[in-house]
This record gives sequence, structure tokens and C-alpha cells, in this order.
Amino acid sequence: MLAPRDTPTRERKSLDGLWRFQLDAEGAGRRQGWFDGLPAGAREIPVPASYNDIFPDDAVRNHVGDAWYETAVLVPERWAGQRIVVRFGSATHRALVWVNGAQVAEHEGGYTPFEADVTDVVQLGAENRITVVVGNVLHWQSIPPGYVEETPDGPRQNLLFDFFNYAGIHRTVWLYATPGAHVRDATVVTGLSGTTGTVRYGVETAGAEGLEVRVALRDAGGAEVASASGGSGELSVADVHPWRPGEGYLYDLTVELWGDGDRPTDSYSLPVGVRTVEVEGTRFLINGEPFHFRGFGKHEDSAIRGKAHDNVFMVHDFALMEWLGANSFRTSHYPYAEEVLDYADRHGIVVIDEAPGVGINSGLAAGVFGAEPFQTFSDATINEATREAHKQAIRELVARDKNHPCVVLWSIANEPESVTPEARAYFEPLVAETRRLDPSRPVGFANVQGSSPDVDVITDLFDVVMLNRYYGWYVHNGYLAAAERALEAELTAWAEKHGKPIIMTEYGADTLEGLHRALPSPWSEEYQVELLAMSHRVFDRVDAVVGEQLWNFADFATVPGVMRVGGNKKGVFTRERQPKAAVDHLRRRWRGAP
Ligand code: GCB
Repeated sequence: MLAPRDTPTRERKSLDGLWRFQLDAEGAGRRQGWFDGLPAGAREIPVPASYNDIFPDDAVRNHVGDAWYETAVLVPERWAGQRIVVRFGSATHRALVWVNGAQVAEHEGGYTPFEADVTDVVQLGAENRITVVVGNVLHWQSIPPGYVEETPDGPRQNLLFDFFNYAGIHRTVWLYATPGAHVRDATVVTGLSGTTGTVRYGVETAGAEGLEVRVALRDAGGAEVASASGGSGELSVADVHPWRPGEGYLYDLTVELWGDGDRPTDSYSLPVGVRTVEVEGTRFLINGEPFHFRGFGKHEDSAIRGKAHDNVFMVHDFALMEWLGANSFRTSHYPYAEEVLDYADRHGIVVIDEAPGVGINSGLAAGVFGAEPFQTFSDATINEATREAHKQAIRELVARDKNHPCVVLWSIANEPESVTPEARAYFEPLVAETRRLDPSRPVGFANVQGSSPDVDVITDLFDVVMLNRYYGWYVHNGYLAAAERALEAELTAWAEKHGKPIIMTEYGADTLEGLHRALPSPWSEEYQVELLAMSHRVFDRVDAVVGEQLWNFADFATVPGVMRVGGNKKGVFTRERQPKAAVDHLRRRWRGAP
């Protein structure tokens, strides 16, 4: 799926700003035709933003159900004869969209884009009403799954994961115009052989019968280095400048549709980084060279904005990661905004791109998040329909992110049940589908503590071992000597059993900023440092460990609970991005800082 861009033949208009907003807990809006106009009294709300923390209003913060949004947009007269599309970067977790009262789009899944051709329903040169109803309920057949309990006080959403269920329109909304005959999609897969790079490309078009596809690759200075015609082919780049970790060198692939005229009918530009990714034995290779992941599991999370994309936090977070010497992160536990991947492409930051398959684990949900005991996989809980939703989420993730050089690995789930035959039956088709969609990247999942190599039954399906381990926190809390022995024993067992690269995708300790103890005890800043230092000693002793992404970059919002003091405190930065003591340890380890 192509991101909207301004090109010589295309124009886009952002609909970000203040929209009208109305909660609809009873679900009355559809019956009452709110798509023809929200009721009087609707408030103003910023888009993009999660709605939860905008008002000091418990009904908004803990809302379960529909929330309506409305705006008006003037569609330029000069777009006459063009194809006009409305596109949402995301709406969490599902949405229905109307334009001037006509339904134009319906989308399930809170973290991937969707769009609708609205050419026939908009009025040119006039104001057009755009109405969206966003649903935030998670149920057994949604991804992520969850369930709603009816209580005397109304419905209560039960979550099976450890982050606040922020909802709303979280990313930019675009209205854009393209020619009727247009480039619908483009896919690139790159290769390297000595000093020569290759760019295999495929272009999909719509309404373009009789038009010729022409592609041209330009270097960062704008000089053309290769070109071809036809809907698919391979470009060869002599003396290629590869994309590599730490240096996000990008070429630009211009895709054009040509008829008889002296200008292209449509033109689209795609940034392309030429690099390769492979798993070889216990090594993870980028451009044939062993890569060691240093960085974090993150969240899209900040005060007031919730899970909305925000360029201020994005640039700041990347700057902080660079300051520490991090070279990578995981989009735990859902696809992040497209702007984040574009930024990582340009800055040479490596990304493990995760599908929103989180919470597929009854043991964890019941044990840690206080859910009623249930069976993970059953007709009444996570079933074939859930798996289909999960597959669709993977399809949309790959369709959106397949061309990003920063993405080197797909993570299709976080801490699912992975020790039962049902788990294997659930995951086999999902892994196969991911490989079918993208044979060029390895596939993994983040394995939960307790699913050790002697009981896990799904890791052989994957290319890498990704481990979330809390030795020294949930296990052997306050007893780092025992934690060190247990961590090393488990990592060694993984290395011996599978002979695959091991990436530590989570390890860490909740840490209350400002709590100091001369003798490190859990929750103190000193203990976080000691736990990280212990973990790093172990990683350095196990050859197969090729990555350390600790949990978490920053403190983040969760639902309240006996284990959460105003949220999850495992950040090495506070939620406001102020450093805890662990930052010095990381700078020394990752940057060689004194
Ligand atoms: C995990 C989960 C993550 C939690 C973290 C924790 O294993 O993957 O979502 O936030 O542990 O802090 O408990």
C-alpha cells in the first residue's frame, strides 16, 4: 500500500486539526443517523490524538464502545477529473467512515492504514462532511483479543496485555488526489553482489491500459543511476551505496505511467535503501555482516496524546536513542506510525516490525493481568476467526511496510502461548502466510518467560529466537546472583537446541525515578542498573545472543493494577523522557562513553 505523497501528478491535503467529537456509549448514533451531523453539544477534539486523556472526564478516559468524529473539508475545484481518496493512518481499533452521509469505508484493526475512493461522493469547490465512528472494544475475535464484562456500572473492557487501551484517530488523515489512471502499488526487493546493487521491482496499476510503466532510480544527489520500462524487472546499480545500520542512504525510485503526451500521466516516488538481510547459523547478517541489535522495546505512548503519532516525541526519542548508542528498536506491540519507519529509514535505525498479536496467552493474562481463567485456544475464546483477523493484521502490516529498508525482521506475535499443540496449529499458517507475503525477511515472535526450550513447540517454525526474560524481576526478584545463573542456563539451552540467533527482546526492572538505595533493591534506580549489568554480562558469555533490546525505552501508561505504580516503570527514561541512572550504564556499554 502506497503512502500518500505530493508528486508532479498528485496532491494531498491533511485533515489534521480540531474535529467535533461525541461519545456514544449506547451505540445510538448509527440508528439516529449521526453521519448526517453530530448532535449539538459535540466537543472539539484534536486529531490525531487518543481521546482518553484530553478531558478531565472519567467517562471519556474509560469509555467502552463507539466514539464519533466529524470534520468539514473543502475539496479544491482543481481536483476535477481526478480520483479523490480519503486515507486514515489508523483508527483504533475499528472504524466506519461516511462522506456527506454516504458510507465509504469500514476497517478493522487499530494500527494500520485504510482508505476509500470518494470521487463520486465529494462536491468540488464546496465543504464536505467527513464522519467517523471509532470503536475501541476488544473481543475474542479481534487482534489484539480481549473481552468485555457487563457489570452493574456498565461494560468493562478486560485487557490481556500491559498497556492502556488508548483509542481514537491516532494518525494523520489525508485527502488526496491522483489521476484516474494511477500507480496502485509498488514493491521493491534489493540485493547486493560485491559493489553492485540490484533493485527488483514490481508495479501495480489501475485504469492504465495502454500506458507504459517507466521507472528510474536516482541517487541521493538526484543523478539517475538506472532505469527501465515495464511493470516488473530488475535494476542494476554499479558502485552502489548501500543502506546500512547507522547510515540511512536512500535512492529514489520514480515510477511513472506514460501515454503519448510529453508528461507522465501519473508519477510516484518511493525511497529505496539497497541492503540485504539473512540469517546464517547463529548470526543475523545485514549486508553480509553480523549485526548486533542494541536498543529497546518501545511504545507509542506519551502524556495527553496517548498513542497518537507526534513528530516532537518521534524526533526526540530517536535523538535519545542515538545519544545512548542504540541502533534498533522493536515496534512492540503493534505497527507504529508510517512516519516512524520513514524516519528510521533515513537515519539507518534498524526495526523489528511487530504485528498486534499480543495477549494470546491465558496463563499470562490470568496470572499477570488479572483476567478470569480461560483456555487460550477454544471455540469460545481465541479461535479460527481470531486467527483470520491475525492473518489480516499481518497482511496489512507487510503491505504497508514491505519497502522499508529499516525493517529487517517481522515479529508476528508477542508472548503468545507456545507450549501446546493448539499453539502450533494456530501459528503454522500464520508463519506460512508471512513467508508467502515476504520471502525476503526473517520471521520471529517474542517468546514468553516460562516457555523454555524444553516445553516450547513453535520456535522451529521461525528463523530467530526472540526472548522476553525477566530474571531478576518477575523471577528471582532481588536475587541477582540466582538470576544470573538461571538466565545463562536458559540462554545456553536455547543456543544448543536451535542453533539460531537469539535476540533478547525484553529484559528489565520496574524503576521508580528518584528512588535510591545504596544496597540496590528492587524499584530503585541502582537495582535497574545492576539488573542490566548482570544481563549484559550473561549476553556477552553466550555467542548466539545477537541482540539486546531492553524493556522499555520509557515509562508508559497501563491499566491500574497492584503491580503498576502509575503505569509501567521499566523505562530507562521517565514518561517525560528524563533519564534514570541506567542511562549512564547504557551509554558506557553501547557508546563506549567514559
Ligand atoms: C512483558 C510484555 C510487556 C510488558 C512487560 C512487563 O513480557 O511483553 O508488554 O509490559 O512484560 O513489564 O511486564
